[in-house]
Amino acid sequence: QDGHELWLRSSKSQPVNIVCSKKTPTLSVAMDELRRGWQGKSGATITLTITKEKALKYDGFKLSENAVQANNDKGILYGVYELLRRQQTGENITSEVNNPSYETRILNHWDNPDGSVERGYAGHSIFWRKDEAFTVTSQDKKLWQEYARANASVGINGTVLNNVNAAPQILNADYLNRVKVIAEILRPYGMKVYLSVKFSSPALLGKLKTSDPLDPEVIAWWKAKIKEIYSIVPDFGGLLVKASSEGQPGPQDFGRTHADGANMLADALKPYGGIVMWRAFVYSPNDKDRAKQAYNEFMPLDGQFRDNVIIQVKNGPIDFQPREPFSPLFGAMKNTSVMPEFQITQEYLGHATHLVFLAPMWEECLQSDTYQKGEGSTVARCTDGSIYQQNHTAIAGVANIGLDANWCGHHFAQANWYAFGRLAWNVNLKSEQIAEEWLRLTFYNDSSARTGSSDYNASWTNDFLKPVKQMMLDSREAAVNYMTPLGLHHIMSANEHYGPGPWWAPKGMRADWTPPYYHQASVIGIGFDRTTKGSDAVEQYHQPLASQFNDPATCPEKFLLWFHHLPWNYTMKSGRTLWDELCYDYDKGVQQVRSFQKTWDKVQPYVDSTRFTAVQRSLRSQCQNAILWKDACLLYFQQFSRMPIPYALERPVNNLDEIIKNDSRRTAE
Ligand code: BDP
Repeated sequence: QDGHELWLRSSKSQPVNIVCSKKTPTLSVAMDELRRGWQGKSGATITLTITKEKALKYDGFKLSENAVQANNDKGILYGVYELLRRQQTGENITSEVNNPSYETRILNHWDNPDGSVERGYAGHSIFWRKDEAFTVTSQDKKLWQEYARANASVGINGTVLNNVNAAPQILNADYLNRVKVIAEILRPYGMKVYLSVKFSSPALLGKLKTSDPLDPEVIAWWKAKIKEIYSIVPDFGGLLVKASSEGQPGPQDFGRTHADGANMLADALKPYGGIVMWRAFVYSPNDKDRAKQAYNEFMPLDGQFRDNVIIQVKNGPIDFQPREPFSPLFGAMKNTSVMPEFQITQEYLGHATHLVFLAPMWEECLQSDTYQKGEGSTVARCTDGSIYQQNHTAIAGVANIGLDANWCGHHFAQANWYAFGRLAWNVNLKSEQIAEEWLRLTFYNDSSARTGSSDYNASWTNDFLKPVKQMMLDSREAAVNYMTPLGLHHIMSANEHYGPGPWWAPKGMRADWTPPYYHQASVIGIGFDRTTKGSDAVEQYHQPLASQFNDPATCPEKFLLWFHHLPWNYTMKSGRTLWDELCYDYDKGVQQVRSFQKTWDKVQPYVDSTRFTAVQRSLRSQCQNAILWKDACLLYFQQFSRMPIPYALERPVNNLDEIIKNDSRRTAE
């Protein structure tokens, strides 16, 4: 088992009769899937009907044991996948309406035209390559179809094919023709394609003197380009834009606002039904707190965006850290569509080496109460159209997919792709349910179940499912513990973002790209003061959160050092000093990974040897890295706290000077 089949491992199916009066490519896929995976009564008859039901939204469906109804063929396809999943996992199939939470459920690939993947840890791009760049092989087509199928099976209906740090040439005919083929393969699976664009494309590609969004020639250039795109891909989804951010060009280069830039593109896309996903990931080195900047830039523009613009906001105010409070933009922009952006690829969470199940992190964000329209104004409800009138709703996940046989590098990283899709479909799903579904689909061993002892099922549930599910559910908190407990953030090594680097601050480097900017450790204490006496970032949150975060006594301890700079001997709720608590948390993280190793070793009888060994090896590396994190951070911070590591805890096994030396050697390479 190389993991290539993901959660769609083929199992023996029963014969089934299908009644379906319409014919479309998507319905053909739905029928093929039913024949391929039917686990119900042998010879049963299943009816697929396209209806006009008011209760159905977007690509929603209504399911019963032998019928799927939907308002369009995509809904039928999603209903079929749901039916098959339930048969496979043994869940009940009750008659119910099942609507997606968001209209657009989209992956963002940070793939470059040369085939490299920014922050990708699973091999090269599945879409682009350097050599033979424009040849489409049957192998390409097969892979794209498998990709489309996997996405459709969890309800993902869109994909951005290239990096937000966009190469301008993506808009050239050669690339657009490849996009056309990809779109054709994805279309029957209900997926639309989108592209990231570089804001200076009119100057770079069109040789115009400017890319000023208010310049008539620039406007005409984009209109013509977008017309061309739609002539090649008639159902093209729209554009994703990273502008005036991290060195990328944008409207601000021409004295214009984000709204000027986004609206210009939105107007050009409007006749075709396309959307603009305009990212709010902006910060400049001059402000005193990076965490405040997206809000400061975008709030004054609330209400100025066209109705086919969606502002794409990362879950937290900084950058995909193991834990951040939710971005204060959620719920605050009341007259603009806002969509959450999650990172599926584990840039700051141990790359493809660490086993970290991300659903709990996303659930934490989505269920955070913003209080913007009273209690219960969760991030989910502020973005899925429940509270605000939004013309479009969407949610994005930065993909962790590459050419590796198992797609995602780590076998358990597949669960994050799966979880993103499931949450995008149903924002209220619980992490536990997602983990359980995924494990049943991905690891349940049919052949043993069918041919082996009669109680295989019971022992599989007790001895595999339960402990492994618990490991998944604990894994994100473990990573927070051994990397950045108590609200610490951005203290990883260099630009690689793997491993600890709280000391890292090369001369001349932008301060807001170095860890000391974020942890502010000194002999006085540690943490970033974002209270009213500090940067006042708390003020961007609606009451009662602003007051709650502002006071260390009421601030949730998981965010303590995010919002507060506190003395090392500050007393925690546990009664320990802040320093001791930090030590205990780092230690706990390491102990948790150790326990994951034990859990995994014990389930060996239930896992094929290829996947077993791969996960076992990764857990060993993860454990070494967790110890490194703990030792590095504690020894580094101890220089300031000047307090002993509590004697009940394991002693460091690494020396700080050696860690720093190895780190600078490695990051210099
Ligand atoms: C950061 C990544 C960088 C991305 C950037 C972004 O380090 O590679 O380009 O986010 O989201 O997390 O634009």
